[in-house]
Amino acid sequence: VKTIYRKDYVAPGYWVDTVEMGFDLHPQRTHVATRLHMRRNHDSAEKDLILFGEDIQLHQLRLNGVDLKRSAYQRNKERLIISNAPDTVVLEIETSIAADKNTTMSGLYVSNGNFFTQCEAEGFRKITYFPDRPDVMATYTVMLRADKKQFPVLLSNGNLIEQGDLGDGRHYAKWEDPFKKPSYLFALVAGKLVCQEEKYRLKSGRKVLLQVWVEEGNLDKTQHAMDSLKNSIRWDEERFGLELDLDRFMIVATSDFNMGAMENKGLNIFNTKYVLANSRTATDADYAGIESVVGHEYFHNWTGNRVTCRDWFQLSLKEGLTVFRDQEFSGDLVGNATGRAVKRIEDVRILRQHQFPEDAGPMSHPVRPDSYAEINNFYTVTVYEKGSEVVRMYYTLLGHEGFRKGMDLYFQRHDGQAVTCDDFRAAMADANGRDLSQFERWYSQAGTPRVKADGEYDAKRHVYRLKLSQACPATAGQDHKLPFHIPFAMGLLQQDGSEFALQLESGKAHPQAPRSIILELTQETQEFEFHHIEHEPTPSLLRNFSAPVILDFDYSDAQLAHLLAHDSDAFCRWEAGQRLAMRRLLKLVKSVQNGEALALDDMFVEALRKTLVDANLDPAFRELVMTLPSEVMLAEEMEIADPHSIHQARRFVRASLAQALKAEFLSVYQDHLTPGKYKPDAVSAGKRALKNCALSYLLEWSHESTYELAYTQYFEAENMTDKVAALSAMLHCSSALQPQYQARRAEVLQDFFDEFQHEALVIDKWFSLQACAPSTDVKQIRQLMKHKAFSLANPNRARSLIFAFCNANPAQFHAADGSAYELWGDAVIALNKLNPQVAARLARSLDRWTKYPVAQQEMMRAALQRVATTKGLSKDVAEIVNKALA
Ligand code: DPP
Ligand code: ZN
Repeated sequence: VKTIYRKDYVAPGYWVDTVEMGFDLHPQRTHVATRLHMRRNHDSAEKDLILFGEDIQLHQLRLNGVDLKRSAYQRNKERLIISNAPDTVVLEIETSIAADKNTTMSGLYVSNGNFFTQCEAEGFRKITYFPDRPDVMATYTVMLRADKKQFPVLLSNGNLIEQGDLGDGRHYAKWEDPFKKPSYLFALVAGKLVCQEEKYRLKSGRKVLLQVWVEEGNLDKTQHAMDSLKNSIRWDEERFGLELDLDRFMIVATSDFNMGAMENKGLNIFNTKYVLANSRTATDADYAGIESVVGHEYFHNWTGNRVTCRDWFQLSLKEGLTVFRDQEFSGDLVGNATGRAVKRIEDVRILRQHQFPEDAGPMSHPVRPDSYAEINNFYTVTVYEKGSEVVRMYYTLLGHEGFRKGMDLYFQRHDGQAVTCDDFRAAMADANGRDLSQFERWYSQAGTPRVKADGEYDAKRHVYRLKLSQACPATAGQDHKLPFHIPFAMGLLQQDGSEFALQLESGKAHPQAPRSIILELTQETQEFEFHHIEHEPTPSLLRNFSAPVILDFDYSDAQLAHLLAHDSDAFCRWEAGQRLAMRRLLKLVKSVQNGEALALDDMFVEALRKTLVDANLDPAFRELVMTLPSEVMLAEEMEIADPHSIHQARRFVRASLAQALKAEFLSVYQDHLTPGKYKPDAVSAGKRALKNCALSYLLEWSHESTYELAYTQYFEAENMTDKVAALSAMLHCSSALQPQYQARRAEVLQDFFDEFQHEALVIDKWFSLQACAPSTDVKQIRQLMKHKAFSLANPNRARSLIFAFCNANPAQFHAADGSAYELWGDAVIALNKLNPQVAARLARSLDRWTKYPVAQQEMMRAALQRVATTKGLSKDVAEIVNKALA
């Protein structure tokens, strides 16, 4: 597989000013006529006119009106090169595509009889020959022609300027996008669709048309997406002064989609998962997901579309920034401090659960990668979530106003351009008169830095000395790391739980000094002295998770309990509880391994009890505290991961908590019922989360009465959140393993299937719940794969069963006989033929194979090798398995 390097970037030999396209849409054979107005880029070292094209038939090529003979250009499977072209070129290209045979869901494809496109990153070249690279920006005019009955709706980017009949049962629509855009933002949709639409007034008074397009029968599930879109528009106006630049903004949902959604200019195409919701079919988490993805794609209109990436190595320029924006949007919408903190904790959890392992494994790469074989493999949690943390650090260092100044300058300088991460950093630095050159290392160095903190209290001088040191482990191709510029937020707690004033200079006491400050760690080691600290404090460190690092501090249990009870920083408060739990869980894993008796101490139980019953705390926050670190996170903490012992240890802690806090869980359950009309807002969702957390604990305590509680909740639930929670508790908790409940378990599973068999997204849940159940083994997964409702070709369905099993059921996935690795290999190989992008995602489930005991390693290596030596392996999958085996 060929590797592409960032350092080899060359500007395009030709610019494209305008693109005119005509589509004659037929599922078996779509004819595409393209006319490009191009001009030489005299500043480029590239002299040839280079076009990319894949899996398309070329019928004709005309340059400045003259047919090009076959000898006038070179062509291989990936590109078409015209040498000695004049400086000004009108290129006319005729191609055709078999969209109905396209199972990759990249380029033009057919889903449920409708046409969709996905062009990011390199799908446009599967539609026509084109300089398909993000730094080539042009304006597009698109004519769509199709059968009127089969394809009554014809959509593309921008504004509809003409439509009409063609006679013979066909019709047309002509679209014009007034804004220059890179080809990856091109989109078309054609088919039988219906929409919810609304005229919306922008702050400026201008009216825009908003539409959410879905398949017939789904109009009862579009309101939340529409509301989220309106909230997004308003938020970007208020927070960043950015207005919707089009007269029309469309969202279209399809059930066949590789990713979550795509920000095509004016015509966002979404996975149905991030559009369709009503209380009967969608959970609170689904509602929140829709809000954040609708926001994310809408925010791309400025961060991504108006200002785009020069090359794909800069992907985080738009993705890290836009994730930061969608996180802030969701946080702002909750509207209160705890709600924001809850959102922050959830985001940090995702980072730790997924990005930290990525950064420690074979796919580790910097936020701005230096090389790739297949760019689709780099739509990663590092580029997105760590990228967002990097943007958040500017925000933390520069403050709310300073960050806004940086954003304003960024748009002032680069609107309409394709730029780099360095350009963004320069705007942030220049707008604030700050030197951010060291900050560049966050973009260039991979790996998760570790910050070690040591505190020392000088009782005589009333000084607390904090020593911070940083180190970053070696990662693939990067042995030695230089120090990062780390914003380190912290506070010092007094014995009564209040905070000391933080004063870094000696001399007179300043009682008005801030209680929370941001230290800047730029050296390998730095020391800070805090004065007028009357007694030994409990340090509250890395507040609000101010940098994407691992913090080591030798806390005592008593200090952690103190932070859990009092810290004003909700993140550190939660973190203290997680540390208490993690410590115990790791010890218990050892005990399981050594066959020792297991026990849980009262101090820990008491600390959690206090949080659980504290009515002054937000229910959503209490739920987060009561949720133990995941099995995946425990595995990451161990030298050699042992999924079975981890599972048993975690189960033991849950069961012990259930025993000890039975009465508390029961009253929390009863106090947080949310009767009445379902509302997805954060407060109601938090109550449901806490109630359902209590329910799941109650079911760890195997007893008829608690099982009955879940059974009743399942049948009486008036919303999907409560229904799924009950079902999940019945499948996942210890009592699920009791044979006496077998019949009822089967009954609810069947009932769920029967009730929702026509709701694809709910059937995905049905598969996932089973895939993640601790009792579901490989054999049962193979059985489920034969179920009439299963299909590997549909990405959502494949993810709901196979990905869920491989990634979220570690104890079964790492079955001692290696049978699950074989299943993984079978699925990767089958998917490789259908859909390389999705196959490559699944391939990553074995990323951490060297972390397991030797016997498991051998079997995982064999499975990886089997995939690596498969004939016809896509470069997507090849890159992943080769890196894993390297
Ligand atoms: N650019 C899309 C998104 O992240 C993914 N292709 O929104
Ligand atoms: Zn994005």
